[in-house]
Amino acid sequence: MTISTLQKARYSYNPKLPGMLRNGIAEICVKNGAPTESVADQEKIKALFPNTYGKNEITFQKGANTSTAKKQVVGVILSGGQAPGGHNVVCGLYDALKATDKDNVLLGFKGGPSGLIEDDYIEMTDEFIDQYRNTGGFDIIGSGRTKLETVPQFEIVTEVAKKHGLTAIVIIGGDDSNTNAAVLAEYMAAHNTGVQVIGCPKTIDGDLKNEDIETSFGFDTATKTYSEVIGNIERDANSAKKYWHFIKLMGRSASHVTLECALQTQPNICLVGEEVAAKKQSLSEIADQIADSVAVRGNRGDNFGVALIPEGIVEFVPEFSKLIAEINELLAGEKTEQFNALPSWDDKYAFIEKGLTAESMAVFSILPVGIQQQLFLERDPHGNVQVSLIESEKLFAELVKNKLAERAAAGTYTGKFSTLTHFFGYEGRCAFPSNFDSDYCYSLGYNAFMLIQYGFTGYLSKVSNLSAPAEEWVAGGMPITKMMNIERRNGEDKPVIRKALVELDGAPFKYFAEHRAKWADETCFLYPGAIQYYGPAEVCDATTKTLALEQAK
Ligand code: FBP
Repeated sequence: MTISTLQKARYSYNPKLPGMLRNGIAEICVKNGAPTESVADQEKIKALFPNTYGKNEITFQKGANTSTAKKQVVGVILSGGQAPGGHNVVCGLYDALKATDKDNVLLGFKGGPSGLIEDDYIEMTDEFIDQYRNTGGFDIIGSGRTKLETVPQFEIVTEVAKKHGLTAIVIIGGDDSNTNAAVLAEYMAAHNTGVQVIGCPKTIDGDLKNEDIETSFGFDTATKTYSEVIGNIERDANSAKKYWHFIKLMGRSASHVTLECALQTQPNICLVGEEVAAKKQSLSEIADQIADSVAVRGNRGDNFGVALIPEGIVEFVPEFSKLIAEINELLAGEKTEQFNALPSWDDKYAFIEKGLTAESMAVFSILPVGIQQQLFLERDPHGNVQVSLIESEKLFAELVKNKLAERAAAGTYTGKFSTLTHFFGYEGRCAFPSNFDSDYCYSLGYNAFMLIQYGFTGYLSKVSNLSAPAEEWVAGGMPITKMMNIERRNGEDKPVIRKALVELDGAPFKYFAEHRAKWADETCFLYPGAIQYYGPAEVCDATTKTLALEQAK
């Protein structure tokens, strides 16, 4: 395999473990914490997880290893979207497993949860693992979005586990995958299979976060990667002084990624979906808010700027959600065929006008034609609008243009408005992990094995105190059921890990809210530059602004 110079250099990077895990396997013991209960709906969650509910929080500490020696055969899967550092979780798991007993075995099931069901796997060896140390991507075994949640699937997994003599399964995934890890752990315990299940918190979206999990891995690298490019664009905008850049950023639902990038780059505008929902803002109001900044700047000759838009924004706009619900209804069942048979867009438009309420039609009519057509033509397998495909960066660029035309006609705007649009998502999901993610992920994997070795199941690998140097990080485990509550999903009450949205009274949003008026009017851009891997710790090991603000004493 040909490799880049950086890749070669990264192979020899030694990820930093929390101090308590640094003295060798023989010197790691368990410190029991308090028994846990779920964040809400305690009785219901307890009834659903009789074998795994209420267990103690634990941390590891320096002391004689008292775990029972037994041969471990561990299966690992990567689940969902790629996130930088996933390879290091596998490497940390492998190293701890082999350091405990070189006869222990790690099987990587390929292509996500489906690999476990199809029994498609590879046995990890030193040579194999060494090619992936401190590198981005999930290509070590691939990933997938199959959900592991039904009893027939669990029965197959039990058979596969029996065939290989699996003692444990590690699921590296987001909130849904870890919810499923908890359900699988309960199933395995209830059926006395002897298979433990451990989860690891992954997602660039940063929405798997709670009082126990300070951040999901990948968020640090992805946001630094996007921020580097946003900073470059800001500098270009400030050099050419002729474009407004509308940049959409990944984050399926929550706006953590966009907010973090704003804290790193200080753009003129940053939309936060959770605020839009709280204020029940309309598309027109949001466009006016952006147009205010464009006008103030343009009227004094600064015809440039940068606006950040979270991927999930439109779903937070109440009138837009209503419109989507009506469109889904309008095209339910065989009505889709009826609609598709209409010969021209004009005929289709007339059909839409007849079917939507006046309120939703008012929203629909202000959308650019490309987006109007997209809403009706590109549907998911269930026939629903694919909201995540909506090009909201183009939508807002167009809506703002219309607002400025009105202002120009009224004589309140004299600037020029040229836009460029961008979408950053896949560019950051497989970046070389930052030192933070390299260290954090390796620690999560190493720690996951210690949880297995000490017999825990239904736990999430937990490494905390993350804004301190790695030496002071705290490694341990948290029963996944502690993070669960009951939510309505697809018409059913389900036990799930609550998705963490941006908190409007949290420190990161408050900092942004205090500064945004200045950023909107003036040019306060920050140019963070590329992630640095070698050099002073304050440059190379810095965490995200989000984490630093959340943990500021
Ligand atoms: P996970 O929640 O699985 O980590 O995925 C996050 C994400 O990158 C979102 O930001 C994005 O909306 C989605 O995955 C895109 O995934 P896909 O390419 O599978 O559509």
